[in-house]
Amino acid sequence: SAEPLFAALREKLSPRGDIVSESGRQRTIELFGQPLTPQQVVEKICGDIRETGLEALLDYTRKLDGADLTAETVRVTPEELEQAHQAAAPEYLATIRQIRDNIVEFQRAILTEDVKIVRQEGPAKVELRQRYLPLRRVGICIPGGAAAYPSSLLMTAVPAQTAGVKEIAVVVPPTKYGGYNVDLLAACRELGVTEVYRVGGAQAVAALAYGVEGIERVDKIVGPGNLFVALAKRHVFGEVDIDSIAGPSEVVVLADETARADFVAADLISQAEHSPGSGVLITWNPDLIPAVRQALEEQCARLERGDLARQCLEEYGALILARDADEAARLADSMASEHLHISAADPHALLAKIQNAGAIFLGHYTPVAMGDYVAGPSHVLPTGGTARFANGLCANDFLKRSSVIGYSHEALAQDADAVRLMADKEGLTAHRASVDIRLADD
Ligand code: HSO
Ligand code: ZN
Repeated sequence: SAEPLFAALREKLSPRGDIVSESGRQRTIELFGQPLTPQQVVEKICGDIRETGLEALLDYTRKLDGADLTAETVRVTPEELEQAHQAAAPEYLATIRQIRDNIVEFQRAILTEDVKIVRQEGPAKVELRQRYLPLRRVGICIPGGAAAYPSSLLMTAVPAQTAGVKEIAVVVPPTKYGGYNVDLLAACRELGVTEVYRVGGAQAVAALAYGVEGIERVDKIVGPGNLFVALAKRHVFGEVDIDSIAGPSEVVVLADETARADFVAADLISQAEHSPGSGVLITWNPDLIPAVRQALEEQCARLERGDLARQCLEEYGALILARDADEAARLADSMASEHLHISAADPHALLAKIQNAGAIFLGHYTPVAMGDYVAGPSHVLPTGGTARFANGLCANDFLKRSSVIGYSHEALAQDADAVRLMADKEGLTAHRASVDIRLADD
């Protein structure tokens, strides 16, 4: 089974933070003059931010990111956003708008609407509603350690905006790929995201969760990040909402006899190049496996991040030969992968056999990159087998609901006995009295 492969990847980079070494020993980090597990590091950082606020935030940013920021420079100024926007190529900004429009179109179409029912018999009227309103204020983590991710800004901020979230605070590490990246800042400005802070890691998550001087706390924190971001999100959950605990990227390619080896290899490598990332091929066509292996070699040799991808694929990838289409689909389903690419002539037939996957890509002309960059559903997806129960981010994740209940006098009288009986069973006489007092004069 391919499951242990993803399990190994998950374990190595586990957001649990307690099983991160292959040797089975805990990986520790020398940080405060003592060896700490990532979990302990995150607890310490979050505790310090909670206690001393901005001072601790700037302190950790100096210590861990090597950036000497002040209360003034931690936030990207309107002038900096404007300059980045001015400097951006018109075709880049046009592409950002094109992608934004695609995201808005899809996210608006799936947006949940209020539901209302009325139970009525003459004057006895019960009005019931499920009301949805956007979260007031959301924090978005954008990675910036090893690469710039303006696409992740699009795939988080635009669904939030589509849901009607008014306040969006972006945190991004103080690096050339992050808070000083003109492409990212230009994209922020283009999308109307004006609150951007140059902080990352657990300290940024804690600042969003608890609030510090100059950064108001948020209601929900979303977006991808490294182990420390993931652990911090888990730590602050409950204080604020979070989207999910993201792990490394993965793809399962389910391929039939019509799949081209060079296409499949490109799909596996494009996930693995995220480094960490991985890809697994499952097919029932025995000829495809050696052909894909050869194509992987060729493509890794000429791609810029080919070496990184090869390493990841060697360690966590797999080329699996199944007995037939049914077995292949069952195996793919059991992996509950972040991305499932159905590289087949009749992808819908295989799609019908799949229950678990974060996002599913149909046919030979839908590489995962289409979903990563332009299609419309968010590329923030459940990883590490969690697609078994978790979902990709969407506009509805930025809504919260209240149930609304309204009884007329007559309807209260009709349902009163049910309340009386239940209140008696639970011994809650005040509950009963709150009904009786209203019907006393009837
Ligand atoms: N494949 C990543 C998203 C991404 N790809 C960002 C390119 N940029 C999510 O699993
Ligand atoms: Zn990607």
